[in-house]
Amino acid sequence: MGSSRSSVFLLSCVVLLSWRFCSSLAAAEQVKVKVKGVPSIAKTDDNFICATLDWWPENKCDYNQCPWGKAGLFNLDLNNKILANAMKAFNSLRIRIGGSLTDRVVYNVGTSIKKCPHFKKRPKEMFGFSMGCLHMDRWDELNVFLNKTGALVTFSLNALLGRQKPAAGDSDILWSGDWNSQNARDFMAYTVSKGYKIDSWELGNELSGGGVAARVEGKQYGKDMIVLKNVVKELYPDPSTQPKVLGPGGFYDEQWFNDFLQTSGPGVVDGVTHHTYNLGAGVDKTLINKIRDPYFLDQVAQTYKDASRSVDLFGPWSGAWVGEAGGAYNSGGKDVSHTFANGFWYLDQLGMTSAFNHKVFCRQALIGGNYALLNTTTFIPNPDYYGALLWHRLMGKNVLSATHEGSPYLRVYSHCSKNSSGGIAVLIINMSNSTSFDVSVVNEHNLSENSEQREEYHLTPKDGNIQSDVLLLNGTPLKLTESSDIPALNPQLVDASKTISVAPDSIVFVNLKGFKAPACA
Ligand SMILES: *[C@@H]1O[C@H](CO)[C@@H](O)[C@H](O)[C@H]1NC(C)=O
Ligand SMILES: *[C@@H]1O[C@H](CO)[C@@H](O)[C@H](O)[C@H]1NC(C)=O
Ligand SMILES: *[C@@H]1O[C@H](CO)[C@@H](O)[C@H](O)[C@H]1NC(C)=O
Ligand SMILES: *[C@@H]1O[C@H](CO)[C@@H](O)[C@H](O)[C@H]1NC(C)=O
Ligand SMILES: *[C@@H]1O[C@H](CO)[C@@H](O)[C@H](O)[C@H]1NC(C)=O
Ligand SMILES: CC(=O)N[C@H]1CO[C@H](CO)[C@@H](O)[C@@H]1O
Repeated sequence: MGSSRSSVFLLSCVVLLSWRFCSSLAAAEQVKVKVKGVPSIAKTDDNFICATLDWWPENKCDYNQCPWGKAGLFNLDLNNKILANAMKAFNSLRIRIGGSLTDRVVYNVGTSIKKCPHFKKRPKEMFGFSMGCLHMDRWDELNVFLNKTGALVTFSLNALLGRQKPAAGDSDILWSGDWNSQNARDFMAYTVSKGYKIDSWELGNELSGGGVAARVEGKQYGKDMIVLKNVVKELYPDPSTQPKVLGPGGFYDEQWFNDFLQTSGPGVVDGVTHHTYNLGAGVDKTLINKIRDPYFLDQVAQTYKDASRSVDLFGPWSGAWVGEAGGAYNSGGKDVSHTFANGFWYLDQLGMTSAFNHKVFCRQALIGGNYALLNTTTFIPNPDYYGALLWHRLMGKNVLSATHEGSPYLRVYSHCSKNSSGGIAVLIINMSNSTSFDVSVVNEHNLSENSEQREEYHLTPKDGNIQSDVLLLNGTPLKLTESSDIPALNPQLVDASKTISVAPDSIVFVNLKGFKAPACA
């Protein structure tokens, strides 16, 4: 774009000034982002941002490290002030309780459970651990904490109880037969009796399609969802306060998901949850390159499109959710997944999934592993925590079409502003480490000038190092306050006549209050 003009500029610039200065000026590419003010192309839930808490014990290790520490549900310090403040800042943060060991957990309540053991390391068993058990006193503690922090809670239930295991030595990991709902029902009844609020009950973890460590057929799972729905209806007779029912919490597979939705039928599943680990293994040395490669990142768009289509065709009474997404599997990449660079993946995923009409996106994890929003040992927010919080505060539910014809390394998403009527919020991600962009946002249907000042939030890594854990907002490092509170996230006000100046390796949120998008009125 404008290359001949910029080379003339470059030449005359170099004659007068230094090369370094000129190359940084000349590198700025002009980009016009067109936003359609009407109609909206998709709609998210009010609480699109979600983060997970996981069961992993301290001795869950990958690649010679054990990155969960005391962040698992049985060990997490629920009195940590930073943790509580980080959650409260969202007013309300969605929390999904689940993970690989979901189908290895039983609940110590009712008569169907005889023993209540801890997870023990058992290399030959599923995920390398024995069955584990949740005592009701820990469940009580967790609920005090979840209530105090205002969380909206999704709980994933064990979906393997009662089924027939594959025979020893069988290469197929298919579990057959009906789900036995008794332990789940006793646990849910206990939860109701205590007045603990649950937003949604999810059935199982990663048993769809080919499965991860076990699988169940789609039609069977559909029948089990009806059983779960009936338990929910019975335990919560008032439809206005009935929790949602979610499933299958596994990887998308077209035929399986369609069978599942057709068998469960109208009005049973409220959220169709599927998981994303599109960056590959955490140990992959090329992770840092994949994470900022737009061609690589685009590949997963087809899955979101297909999942959304399955819901439209076979479950229009429900919505698609990303129920768990850590990016890189096996606890994330040690030097990548908790750093600024991960935002190239994470915020892009939020933009992409909301444009494909997903309602919720649950990030693995709030805490634990290498991919958490909070540091596993210090609880200090990582860069993605602030990205999530800004998204939550700025991006409203209505998604708008936003397009440009500039470099593929510049990614742009737009939603109606969360706050101002008619206004829009724009997320701009610059994955290029060399090119600056001067971005103007125009209303495709209405080219009249917008004269109101706009609010800009520029996110960059400390010292320009994309593998830093420290995030700068408008040039200033974000640090907890003295009372361990999340700092204020203040925008910089910019004159409407100026373009938005987007530095290399940066992420920018912009709030354009005066945009007058009819879809946002
Ligand atoms: C916390 O508990 C109180 C008392 O039961 C209830 O009124 C309130 O809605 C709960 N809040 C949340 C976020 O669950
Ligand atoms: C957590 O913080 C410590 C201390 O700053 C750091 O060494 C470590 O890499 C961080 N770990 C993760 C997973 O973020
Ligand atoms: C949104 O509006 C509320 C109430 O008017 C205000 O307190 C808050 O600061 C606004 N948030 C943003 C991000 O502008
Ligand atoms: C930009 O990234 C490329 C590819 O990773 C790398 O080879 C190059 O050195 C980087 N340039 C700068 C200015 O950091
Ligand atoms: C176009 O913008 C003007 C001024 O901002 C506004 O008065 C008008 O209603 C807008 N028209 C449409 C179709 O959005
Ligand atoms: C066109 C452009 O700016 N390309 C660069 C985008 O960023 C990547 C990674 O930072 C570089 O490798 C490209 O050269």
